[in-house]
Amino acid sequence: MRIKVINPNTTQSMTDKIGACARAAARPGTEVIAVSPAMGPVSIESHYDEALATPGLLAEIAAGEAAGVDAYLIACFGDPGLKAARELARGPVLGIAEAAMHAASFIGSRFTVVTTLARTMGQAHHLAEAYGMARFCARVRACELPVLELEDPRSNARARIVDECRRALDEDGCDVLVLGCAGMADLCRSLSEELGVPVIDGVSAGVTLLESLVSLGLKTSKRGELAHPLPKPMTGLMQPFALGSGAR
Ligand code: 2AL
Repeated sequence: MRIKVINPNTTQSMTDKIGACARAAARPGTEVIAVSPAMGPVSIESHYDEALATPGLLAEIAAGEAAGVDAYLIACFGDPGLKAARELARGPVLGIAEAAMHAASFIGSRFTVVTTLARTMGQAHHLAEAYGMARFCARVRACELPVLELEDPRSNARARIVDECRRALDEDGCDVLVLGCAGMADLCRSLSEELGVPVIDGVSAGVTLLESLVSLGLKTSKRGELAHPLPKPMTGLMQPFALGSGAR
């Protein structure tokens, strides 16, 4: 099967890292296509960034549909554009926050999310509520780490994440940790070994959950809310996003 993993920010080093982690988690027969959009913010750490990352992300979903991709993973912890992507796609689409939170609920009783900047904590809380995961969420914590510092090998990002994880285990009553950024995916295994609790990265969790859904023959339901969007003209810069009248 072919799974397209879309890093909705345009930083190639982060897309490469996400692709490597997705491939490491995937089954031997799975092809992982890791991309970032042709346009958009270099990192996503605000609602403004999320909104502007979404058109490029949707263009990648549309290209994937034309190429017959089986499933998609939106590899940013705010899960930007998830519902719109589901409308466009035939196969299943997951966001990494959604995948990680659900995986955490299967193996523990309470998880803490450790994320980047404090300003992104509201979106993590919002998603936990929206997914029915709030009762599993002990707390959302931030390291005050800009996303692109995760791409700088000279930064002390890992040490700051470890410190915050230790505070979570001491203070939150959690038994599982969820990494709150796709750029942390490469740290997951070593953090879990160092901290002695399950640490979940939504990139790996998302790829394996998608493999399960595709293996079950399950696709996005096209009855009702997630039906293909209605064809209509778009104006201005959005003209290329107009959908044709071809029925699906
Ligand atoms: C993210 C993420 O996963 N990718 C990105 O650019 N921003 N999430 C976050 N909480 O900062």
